[in-house]
Amino acid sequence: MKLRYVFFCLLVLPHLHAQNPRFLKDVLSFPLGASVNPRMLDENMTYRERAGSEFNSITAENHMKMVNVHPAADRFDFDKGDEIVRFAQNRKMRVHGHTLVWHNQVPTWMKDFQGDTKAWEDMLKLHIQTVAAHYQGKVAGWDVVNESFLDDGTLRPSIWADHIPDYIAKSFQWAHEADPKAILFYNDYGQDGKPKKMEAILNMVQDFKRRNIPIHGLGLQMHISVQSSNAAIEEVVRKSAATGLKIHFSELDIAVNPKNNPDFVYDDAAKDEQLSKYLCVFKAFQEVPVAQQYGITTWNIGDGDSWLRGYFKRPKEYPLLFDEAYRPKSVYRILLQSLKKI
Ligand code: 9MR
Repeated sequence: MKLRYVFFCLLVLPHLHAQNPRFLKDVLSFPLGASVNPRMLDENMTYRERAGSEFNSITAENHMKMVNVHPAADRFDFDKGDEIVRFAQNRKMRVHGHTLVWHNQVPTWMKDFQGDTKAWEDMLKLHIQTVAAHYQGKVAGWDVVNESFLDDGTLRPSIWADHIPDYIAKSFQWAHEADPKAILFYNDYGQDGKPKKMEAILNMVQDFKRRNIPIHGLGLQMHISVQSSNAAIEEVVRKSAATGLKIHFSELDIAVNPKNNPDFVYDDAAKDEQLSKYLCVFKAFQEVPVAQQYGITTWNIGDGDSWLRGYFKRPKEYPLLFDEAYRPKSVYRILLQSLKKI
């Protein structure tokens, strides 16, 4: 009897598990991540449980950004970011750093900063290197620079572009000096359907390679909708992967009600459309050579946590894989079944 039990546990159970995986992350050959909010991790047990069990990579949705970690010129505050890192470390999850340089969520003192080019460079370098050094060995990679190009492919005007020539390349160099092992990403949105933006990013990568600027990955945010074109998504992924850099779908959500129709109903037809878009995205990622697959990260966990509801004030939006109560949605369950290796 005992022997039979041992046999069952050793040989049959793992097999059963492989055939009926419970978690989407278990059917994927790359990390599945989510961005998280430390207050939710603290206050909501279900959120914490889902974050810990469903994902093996974590990004801070807001708490490693300039406004939060560097609130005053002479003060850094890593408390909330550190909470997220501890949460991940306790569960052996990867942490992805987001983001060292952005035109948004910049503290007032930086916006008001006065000085010549050298002073601006010193200020940004100190920021990047203090944050990267603090998280050295704790994060696998960084979104070093976020959203530097406009849709027409020109450099986005920002305090960084206005005051620091070649600020993107310099930021990558400074980050690399502070954490030579971190995988350094350029992260942006909307490359699908915006060929000029895509081209600008690819040109930047070529230019960085020529100049030996340390860039190792491209973050494609993938804030898309059911109306996004599959062909455009596939093309963007193919072109990005052709750089040889690591690829991260870094902020995935798929909007079902992009026009914010107040009468919108998340019915079976809408769910089907969303499912086919999720399948397109996951399959496009699987086409990326394995060595370049950094992972897919969804932008938060449950529909109720999505920035599309909060920031964009679209109450009838359902872009994620879990519902407001953190139950896996049908899109999650079908995705799991469809991506399961037979
Ligand atoms: O999800 C983030 C939201 O909570 C913030 O209020 C917002 C501020 O602009 O930033 C959101 O995250 C953004 C990310 O950092 C960069 N790509 C776009 C994301 C959605 O706006």
